[in-house]
Amino acid sequence: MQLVLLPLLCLQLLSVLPSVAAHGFVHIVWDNTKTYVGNIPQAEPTPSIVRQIDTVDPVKGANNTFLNCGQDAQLAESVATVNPGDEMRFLWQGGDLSTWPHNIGPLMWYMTECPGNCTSYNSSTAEWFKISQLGRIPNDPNGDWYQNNIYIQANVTTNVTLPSNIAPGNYLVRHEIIALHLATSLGGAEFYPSCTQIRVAGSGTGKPTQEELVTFPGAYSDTDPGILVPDVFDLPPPPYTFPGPPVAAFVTQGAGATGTGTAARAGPTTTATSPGGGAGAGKTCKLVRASPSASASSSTKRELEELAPVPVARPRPRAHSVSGIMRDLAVGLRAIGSRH
Ligand SMILES: *[C@@H]1O[C@H](CO)[C@@H](O)[C@H](O)[C@H]1NC(C)=O
Ligand SMILES: *[C@@H]1O[C@H](CO)[C@@H](O)[C@H](O)[C@H]1NC(C)=O
Ligand SMILES: *[C@@H]1O[C@H](CO)[C@@H](O)[C@H](O)[C@H]1NC(C)=O
Ligand SMILES: *[C@@H]1O[C@H](CO)[C@@H](O)[C@H](O)[C@H]1NC(C)=O
Ligand SMILES: *[C@@H]1O[C@H](CO)[C@@H](O)[C@H](O)[C@H]1NC(C)=O
Ligand SMILES: [Cu+2]
Repeated sequence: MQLVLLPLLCLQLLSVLPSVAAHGFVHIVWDNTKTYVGNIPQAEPTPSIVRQIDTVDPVKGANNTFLNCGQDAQLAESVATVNPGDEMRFLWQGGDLSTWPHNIGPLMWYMTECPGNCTSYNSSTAEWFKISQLGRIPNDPNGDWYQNNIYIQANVTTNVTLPSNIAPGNYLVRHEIIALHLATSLGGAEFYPSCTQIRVAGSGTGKPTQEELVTFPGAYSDTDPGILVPDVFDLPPPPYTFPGPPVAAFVTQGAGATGTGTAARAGPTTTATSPGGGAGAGKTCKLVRASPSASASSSTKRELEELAPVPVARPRPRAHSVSGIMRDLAVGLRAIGSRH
């Protein structure tokens, strides 16, 4: 019943709905030891390992040059030193720092080696290899996506395990969400790329082959089956074809094969912190279908408390038509409706 009432509430709130809430960016990145804050789009940048973008709006079109590292991404000042096999976690948020607003579509991670220091490397012609991709949660009867995990609950991260045998060097990690809620039409897919600068230590030898490398733009086409997806809302859920190359062979061949980031592996670094909030707490227009009670781990709480103060600047909202919001809503409703 609640689900029936929510849309009415949403319609009333449309006039005050901040448009920045509909899209988002990577706000915080963790490696095994440290927390790094990514700069809010258009905020005065502070030293970070995450390349700052200038708007939370999605990159549209597979040929868009901003597919490389996100909207007008700038070089970042810092580099995180990590080890092969480390887990990295990423907190995606809406432009108003709300919970990530989308729940349909894949999470993918690519890497490219920076010749020299990533702090000065322009990656527009870089050749990338894929290290992980997460689509629908296996055997989920509703066809839910891993992306749904960061939508239904605040402060849940996306996670990747770096290849356990990767050669040492300076790398960019290109983490991308594709939101497919409008992907039933050509050009509807929303791309959210984000680049993080790391230096991998150790003595690994793993490298991709030449055939596994792609450029951005270049890797995708608007008509790829994973980008134009007319059956994305069908049930039972049809198999999903990831765009781009397969995960590089060395990633899965390395000792203790990793790279298909599973939640279970995270163990002690549980990342849900939603004190008393529950799903969608404080959000106006999210169509929430479940209310998992968050059990915040004390270690994560500590991590979040230790974060540097968030800059006060907010992204300047771009014009975002009400009809676009309505379409989002309508599609969201279809998605929710088809689950019940
Ligand atoms: C994207 O680029 C490809 C390759 O150059 C070209 O065939 C295609 O027409 C372009 N698509 C659009 C929408 O411009
Ligand atoms: C990288 O090079 C492209 C093409 O010259 C340019 O448009 C872009 O602004 C550069 N990016 C950075 C971060 O300097
Ligand atoms: C890369 O650049 C950063 C920032 O300038 C600096 O701290 C770091 O020492 C540099 N690393 C190397 C290997 O030059
Ligand atoms: C990331 O890992 C945590 C556990 O550490 C898990 O709660 C969360 O669901 C994972 N994220 C995704 C998108 O699966
Ligand atoms: C999520 O984390 C941010 C800090 O990054 C914090 O300000 C916010 O209160 C947290 N939200 C919830 C629901 O825990
Ligand atoms: Cu959006």
